[in-house]
Amino acid sequence: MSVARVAISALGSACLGLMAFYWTACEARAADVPDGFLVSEYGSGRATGYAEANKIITWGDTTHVAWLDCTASGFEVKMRSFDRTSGHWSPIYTISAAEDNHGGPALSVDSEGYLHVAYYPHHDAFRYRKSLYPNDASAWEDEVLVGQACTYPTLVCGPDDTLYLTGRESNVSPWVVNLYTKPAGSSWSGPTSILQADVGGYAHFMEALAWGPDHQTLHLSCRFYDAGSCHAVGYMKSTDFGQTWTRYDGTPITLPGTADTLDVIEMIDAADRSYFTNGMTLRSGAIAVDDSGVPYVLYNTLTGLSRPRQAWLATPDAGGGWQKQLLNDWVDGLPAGWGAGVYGGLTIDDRGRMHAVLQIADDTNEPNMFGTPSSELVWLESLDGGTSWTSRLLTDFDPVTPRWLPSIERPTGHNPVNVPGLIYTSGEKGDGLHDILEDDVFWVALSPMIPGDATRDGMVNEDDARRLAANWGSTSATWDMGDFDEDGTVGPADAAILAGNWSSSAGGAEASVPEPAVGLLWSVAVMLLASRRHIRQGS
Ligand SMILES: [Ca+2]
Ligand SMILES: [Ca+2]
Ligand SMILES: [Ca+2]
Repeated sequence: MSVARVAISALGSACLGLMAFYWTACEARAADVPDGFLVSEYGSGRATGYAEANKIITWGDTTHVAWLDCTASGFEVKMRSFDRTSGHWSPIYTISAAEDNHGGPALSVDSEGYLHVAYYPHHDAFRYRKSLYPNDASAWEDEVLVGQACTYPTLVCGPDDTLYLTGRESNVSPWVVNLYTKPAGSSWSGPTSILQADVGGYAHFMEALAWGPDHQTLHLSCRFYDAGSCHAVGYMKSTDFGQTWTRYDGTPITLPGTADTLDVIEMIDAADRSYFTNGMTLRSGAIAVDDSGVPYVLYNTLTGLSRPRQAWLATPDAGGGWQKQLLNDWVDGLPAGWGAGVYGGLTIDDRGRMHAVLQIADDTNEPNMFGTPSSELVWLESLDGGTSWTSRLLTDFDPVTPRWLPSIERPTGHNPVNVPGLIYTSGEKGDGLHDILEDDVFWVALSPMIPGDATRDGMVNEDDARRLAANWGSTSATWDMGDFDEDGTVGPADAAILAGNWSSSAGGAEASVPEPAVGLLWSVAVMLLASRRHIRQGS
């Protein structure tokens, strides 16, 4: 090693050491929270639920995020927008009130960039609003009521900007999933009952919608959970914009579909259900379709015979059935006795990468699973169509705080997903429907592993420099601490990687201009890079 390089490395170390000291105070708060951007500190106990409702839309360089806050005056649907070119977040916009903690939003966008959102009820009419301006969440048209006794909206947009809204409706017995449609410029019509429980009383569906690549075929996965004995995960599709539905092989389904008429992907035998009385036996709510029109359904099982909880990815096989892959096996570092499952999310981005987000939790000691304190989030990414996966923990292990209700950005018709974002709730579920809590809501970009992006927000900037500086010299380091060459330590080589990717963002745009304090790091980084280039040229 040349004398010059040693000197420059030493200078780099000294400068970064000083910066580590300088930033210690700033880092104290950041070290207490998981990765990502803190979108809100007033999240409700279901701030980012429910998984079937898309809550993130990226249009151009702007990402819009929707969730459910609460204040002393009640529940409010909120939105906030992130400018990926400047790295700046907008103020928080209030969309409207919601009935209780079940009233969170479903978000979509049309071909002109207008945002559409459905929200509010728990056995009441959906509320719907359209943004006044394209790609702008700050102003909205008047609220419109849809349906009568609805809960859990999903919303997607067709090629002609017709909106497709589904939700559970409880004004008939047994309860149903209804589909409402709204052609561009017209009012809402419907409903068409597309799914129905077997028996009267409480029922839950978690239906999720995804377009095929033709932007005409709708793929639907759902859960059947009712007051009787039916616990199943099913699938059906429609090639005519939701008018008629079939199984995957084209067998017609008489509407409303039931657990007897859909493709049944999973059915839990009645003898295995009694262990859990809380409805966690089967959970679903996530479907994605690849560019060949093949659907993938994410769900979990949790029975007395299959603890801990198991997350499955199902896709049609050649024999008319469904092949299932156990995703738990791909979660690195999953502690013994912990399960992986949903609430979760599934997206295939515009480069064909598959992203699954799972909630992991201590199933041995916390059998409830719903907002259980141990809950953390893990991201699985597949570059080969789901054959193999790499995993990364999105949150650290905090035994007190549930990190849960992940909602991943997904395509809803006109918003191809390049780098999916994720929002999740960090905080307790509360005891009832109306608890006023102050949960944290975080946004994270599920970026390709950009070298230097320690915080994984899709950009390499001062936040990453702070992270690296705070962990300078660590000998048991992870990527998140700044060990970008993954040699276990944080040192000059990592600083050089960070500097080499400075201002890189997931969308390829430039990040914000460095602040004065960061100029110091910038100078160090340039020297380090110059050193490396000099050595290469000299060798
Ligand atoms: Ca936790
Ligand atoms: Ca970053
Ligand atoms: Ca390193």
